[in-house]
Amino acid sequence: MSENNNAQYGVDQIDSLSGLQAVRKRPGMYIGSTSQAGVNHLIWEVLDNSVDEFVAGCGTEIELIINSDGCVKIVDHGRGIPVGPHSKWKNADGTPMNTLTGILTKLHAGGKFNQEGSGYKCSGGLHGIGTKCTNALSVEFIVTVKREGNIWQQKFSKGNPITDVVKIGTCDVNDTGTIIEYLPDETIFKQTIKPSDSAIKARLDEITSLNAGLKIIYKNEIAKVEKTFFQKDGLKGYSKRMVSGKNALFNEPFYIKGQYKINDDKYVLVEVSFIYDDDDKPHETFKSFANNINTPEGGYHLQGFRDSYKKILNDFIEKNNLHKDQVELRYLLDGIYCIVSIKIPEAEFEGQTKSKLGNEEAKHAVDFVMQQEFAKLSKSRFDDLRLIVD
Ligand code: 0RA
Repeated sequence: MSENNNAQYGVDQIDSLSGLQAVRKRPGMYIGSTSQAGVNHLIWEVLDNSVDEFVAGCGTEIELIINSDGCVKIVDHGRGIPVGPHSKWKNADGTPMNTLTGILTKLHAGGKFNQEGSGYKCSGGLHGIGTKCTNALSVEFIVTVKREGNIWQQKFSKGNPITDVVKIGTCDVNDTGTIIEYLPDETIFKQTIKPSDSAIKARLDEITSLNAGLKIIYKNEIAKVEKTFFQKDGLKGYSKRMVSGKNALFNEPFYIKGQYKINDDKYVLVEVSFIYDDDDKPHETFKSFANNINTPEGGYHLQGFRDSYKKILNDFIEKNNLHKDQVELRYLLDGIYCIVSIKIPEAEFEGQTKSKLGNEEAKHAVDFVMQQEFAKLSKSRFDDLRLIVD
């Protein structure tokens, strides 16, 4: 990383930064821990935003590089963090604050949550503070933004800007994106500042399985690893891998995808994939995600699937005279391997470990998409549905 630019950024900034001091004071509250998992978490906070850009239809490739000194670089080709004077945020001297600075330093700035017309606004960070959390806990943090043909850069240390937003070059107007480079603060992360290679690989595998078509190039100089993560089949491939080693009841997993409109610019994206084995031992295996975050405690998206599936399969059974009574859900689910993944604006995580989705509209979204898509499947996959019911 380049050396610090000590050009004074103005003491006035410190005021707006008091928020990030809260993150430095109690990092565990924001990233869970300051041990290995916390160091890994700094990556997820930035990566989630880069993946959000892919979800919004901007950029299909992300690069993640871990240098030998523990410095992390994340490159995406999204819209780029907005740059330019903000209409409401002010520096202490009354001049408008740069939006880029505010997004990376103001704890309650909200960033993209408050912006309209930016498509899917679905971030899932632990407390929705994302990249600024990584900024607060890094001794060096450099952001480079390509937007509207310009390349901008700002440097921070421990969440404090140490340079202004500086134009460092120009580029093609179609070349957009964000590059974030940071070095975790060893006074916060006392055990290690180096992220875990195995945790990264597992997470990149999961992220690309949940986002078909997204390519993540991973290079780790410490672990001497270079690996590209890409899943053409996304969720469908994921459910197929879940049943590997067992006898699948049929070859092709079921795959359902659709959208549910909350209002004019808010949508919920719903994706479900499932397959069955023919094991005698009863089981049902579910994995659920909201905004690419695992929700082992389930929540309204999973509830939506269960309610909907029960209704839909019983309709199918009745229509085709396969059984005279309603069939209980536990029989219909026996042998299933199922993944429910949704992307929802303003996700709320509840429960003991904040891993249960609390947005009630998720239930309606999953039910809506299931009803809509299952009509087609009941014809095209008639034989496999009969196998499930039998
Ligand atoms: C705020 C608003 C928008 C995008 C982002 C932040 C953003 C953050 C990160 C962090 C890493 N990569 C990122 N890419 C984007 C919305 C942009 C717009 O509406 O133009």
